[in-house]
Amino acid sequence: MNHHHHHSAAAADRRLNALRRHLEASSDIDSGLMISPSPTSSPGSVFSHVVRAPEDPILGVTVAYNKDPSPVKLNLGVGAYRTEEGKPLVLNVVKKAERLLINDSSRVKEYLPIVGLADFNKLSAKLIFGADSPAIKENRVTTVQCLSGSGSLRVAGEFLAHHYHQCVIYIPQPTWGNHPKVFTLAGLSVKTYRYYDPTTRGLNFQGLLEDLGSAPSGAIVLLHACAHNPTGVDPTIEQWEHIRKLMRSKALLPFFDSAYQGFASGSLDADAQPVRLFVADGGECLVAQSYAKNLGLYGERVGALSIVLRSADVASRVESQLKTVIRPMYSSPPIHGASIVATILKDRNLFQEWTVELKAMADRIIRMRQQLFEALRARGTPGDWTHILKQIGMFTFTGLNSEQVAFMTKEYHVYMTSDGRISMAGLNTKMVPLLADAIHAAVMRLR
Ligand code: PGU
Repeated sequence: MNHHHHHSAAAADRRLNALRRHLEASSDIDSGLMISPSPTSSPGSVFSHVVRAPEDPILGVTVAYNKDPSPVKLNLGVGAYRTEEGKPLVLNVVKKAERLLINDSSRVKEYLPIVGLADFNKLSAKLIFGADSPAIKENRVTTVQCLSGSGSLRVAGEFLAHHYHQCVIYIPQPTWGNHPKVFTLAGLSVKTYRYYDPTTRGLNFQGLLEDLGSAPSGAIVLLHACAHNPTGVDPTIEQWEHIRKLMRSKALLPFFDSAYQGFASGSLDADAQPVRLFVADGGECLVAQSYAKNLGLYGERVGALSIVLRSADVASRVESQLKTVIRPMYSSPPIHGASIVATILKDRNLFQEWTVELKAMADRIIRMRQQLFEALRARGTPGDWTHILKQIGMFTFTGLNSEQVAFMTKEYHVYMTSDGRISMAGLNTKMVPLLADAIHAAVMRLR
């Protein structure tokens, strides 16, 4: 009785408040007054209860950087390539491809099919699996164009949540911060496996084997195809072979995230080796590809999801279900970025030019590693900094803690993610002294 009474009193309260709001709103209209909402509370909005979400841990660094009025500042947060002049780079092959597309009057802007541009899909599979891949020849691969790497991960996640018997996915510890969010929202259950050892600043191979060894049979395992983000630490090819054997013996399902093909070694083929090792045994796997970094197509949102299967028959049925994931999500992918990629990948000369430009980006990053290492040595910064040279890909996982990072940002206007990751691709010769001074001061002050 008491309980019931309490309930109806609350309901009456709610009705009264609603009435009050209604009267307030109508009197505003009646008197012709425009009440501008105050920034803190917006009376009358059905969303006035919405609390502000924190900025994204990676993309929020750029937001903070853009707000900083300092004339000398450095953004090493987001993994985006900058030139020696500190400018974003549009690859020359991309400009050439865009000119070809514009001058081709047969090009139209019709909808692409749900799975995207057919040429783009074929060429993307060839790029990651190799031109002579038996899986491609046997039609055991389905490839669908997706919204860059992130979209490919999300589409795969939803497909797996609906059609795979095991909903547990293991991701490395640490990993790209969006991985757990994407997979959780897709409906998978996220667990981690040990990957990085902070004491050696290298791979925790033993921990990795133990954790995958005790994973439930059939579990999905997310692997960074190359240039692991954020650690810059990859298994050797022998270690990959070990991982492959263990995973196949336990029927763990490999899911490669390939966001940096060409950025680890400078060679597209060398960076695809781990993926090709897994495909060569005839088993099944998934690969999410991004052209954001290796073709500099960040904002064009161009990528692909490939699933390698046992037979052509299964592949075609899987593809039909990928379409049912994509159609209600965004219907079909955009045409421009995929057309650029297809134009480059199918032309021998443009492809060759791309490999040269890609190698130049990878080489500049390696030079930045050497320059930063030398600059710290010249300053006598305490600690072993050889990991700056050893780690590969876009990032150095410095080992700096969040207080040191906050100090560097506040005192030196150097921006980076709070886990101590710096994007070497955002560094240039002119800025090396600033970064080295900032690291040196942070280490001296906050040891
Ligand atoms: N997978 C990994 C491992 C990544 O590092 C990134 C991008 C992606 C997927 C997704 O990239 P797409 O642009 O969707 O193809 N990580 C960068 C870029 C900024 C971000 O967080 O999206 C980074 O700085 O970590």
